[in-house]
Amino acid sequence: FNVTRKETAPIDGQKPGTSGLRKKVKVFTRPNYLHNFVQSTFNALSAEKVRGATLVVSGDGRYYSKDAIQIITKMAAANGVRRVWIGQNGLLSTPAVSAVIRERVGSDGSKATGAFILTASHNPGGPSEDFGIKYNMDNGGPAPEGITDKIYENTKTIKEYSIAEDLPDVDISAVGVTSFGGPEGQFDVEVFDSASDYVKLMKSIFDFELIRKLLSSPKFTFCYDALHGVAGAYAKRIFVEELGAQESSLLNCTPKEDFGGGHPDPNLTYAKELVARMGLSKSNTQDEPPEFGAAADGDADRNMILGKRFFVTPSDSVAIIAANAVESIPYFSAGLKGVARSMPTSAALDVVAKNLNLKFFEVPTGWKFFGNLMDAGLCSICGEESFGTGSDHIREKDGIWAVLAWLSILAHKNKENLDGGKLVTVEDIVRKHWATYGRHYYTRYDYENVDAGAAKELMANLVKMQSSLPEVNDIVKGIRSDVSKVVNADEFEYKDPVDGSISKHQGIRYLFEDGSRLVFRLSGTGSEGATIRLYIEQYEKDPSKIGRDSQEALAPLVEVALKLSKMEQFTGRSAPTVIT
Ligand code: VG1
Ligand code: CO
Repeated sequence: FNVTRKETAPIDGQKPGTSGLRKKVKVFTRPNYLHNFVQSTFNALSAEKVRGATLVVSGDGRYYSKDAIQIITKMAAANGVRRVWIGQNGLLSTPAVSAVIRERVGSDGSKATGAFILTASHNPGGPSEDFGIKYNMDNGGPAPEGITDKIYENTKTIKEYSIAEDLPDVDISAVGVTSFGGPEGQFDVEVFDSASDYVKLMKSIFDFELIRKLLSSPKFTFCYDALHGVAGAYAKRIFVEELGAQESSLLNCTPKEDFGGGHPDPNLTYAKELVARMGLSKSNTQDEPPEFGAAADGDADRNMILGKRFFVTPSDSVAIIAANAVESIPYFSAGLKGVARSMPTSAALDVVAKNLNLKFFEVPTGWKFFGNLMDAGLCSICGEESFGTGSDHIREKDGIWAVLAWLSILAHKNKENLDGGKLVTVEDIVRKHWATYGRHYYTRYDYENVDAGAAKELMANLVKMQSSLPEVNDIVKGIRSDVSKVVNADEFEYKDPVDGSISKHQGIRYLFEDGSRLVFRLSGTGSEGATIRLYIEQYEKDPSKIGRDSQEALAPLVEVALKLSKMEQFTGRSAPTVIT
């Protein structure tokens, strides 16, 4: 093939967000849009690092992925990349990409140096929906801010990109290696099975025999909803073929370019079918729900865990996994190095860390901050309130890992109960956890796609108010006399303990005397307008008060949050788009 240098000009708005660049397909398919971003990434990595590299290129299979893979492959060839690795049909979950970078050995003994992940995660897909791209480094984790800032700077000055226009399209449906000759030598495209490296890694972490006993017991019923995302490609292999679950326990496990028209976000609002099956819908009248249910997002890094008629808050989920990991999961049998959560995630994990005497870290939203801690051997398990949980087996959150972690805990606790005796349920485990550690009532209100200017003003007003706590407390008292007082208010700032880098403006916090918290953030993953996230948390130690409905328990704090922030006044919204 030959290398062509094409003239181009900067395009506005290519700043990567919390997890890469996410825009409408209509935007991504504009002339040079994808090309500019990919070349800017190569330039940010530097020519020496790109020359000879082995790059993974795949994603959640959403609309436009197949075209994007061909474009990126041609640009990689032209930039001197030595090999491109592609999951069959372009499918690789985000956690599988991380695993492939860290673990996979190519047919010629090579190792990957980085990856382009093609996904907009939990955002809908299809010709009029979202596409996304992000770059992961050689540790398997998302590019740090130093790199993403450089990429953005490059997009503002780019003048040309390189592409091998005459490189034929590769057939990504067939496993195998195709070699080409270019000006700098050989260039290989290797298409490989999307699941096998990931399945192998999971088998090295968990006791599959023990989980198999649980899943094949008639006493235990199971359901998994991939919401037509890429998780389906792994669910069948792992839950059915490896662990003996019934085929009928899989819902929406065929990956689709448009996620079947749905919103592939595993929460109580969007995972409707699973929520109904688990007996959590108001309208639900069918059969006895399964004992355990779970769902994933489009790229399979998120998870929602449900018991029969029972929802596990993600903040509780990571705390419970951490509390039970050493005894239930072989990978952790030697102990945990430490645990970490993102700032808006509830403090349930903090209490476990304190009790078990574990190192603990609070980082800004987004997985890239956990990676440094893990690379330095400081953190084994971490999680976010946004349905993300994971460990140092890779450098991304991992939806199927979280399900296997919960199944391991259940299998361990029910070792003796499967033949006779009463099953310990998901709900039993959570209630026992609350009784031991106290309960963090928690909810998140999302106001999606509000006017960006209005959202900025709302946030600016909240920051401005922080300069006078007495005034804040007068307002709070005027709204509700039954909430405690604000003792601290700030914008979260993080200093990375490993590399010393500082991240500012990571969320506005109002901290109350009784440990309650209100946090306000603007989303960094949307593709249009602004999304305001409001996180509300209240700690309850008294065992007689831990069984309340969470929306009811949090009602006073919610009222304070909405009135203090003047949510309706600024946004014109009388209710959030999604409550989790
Ligand atoms: C959201 C979540 C955050 C998560 C991020 C990426 O970000 O709040 O916790 O890490 O999505 O998840 P934001 O900036 O919109 O609040 V995923 O599954 O989209 O890679
Ligand atoms: Co995701």
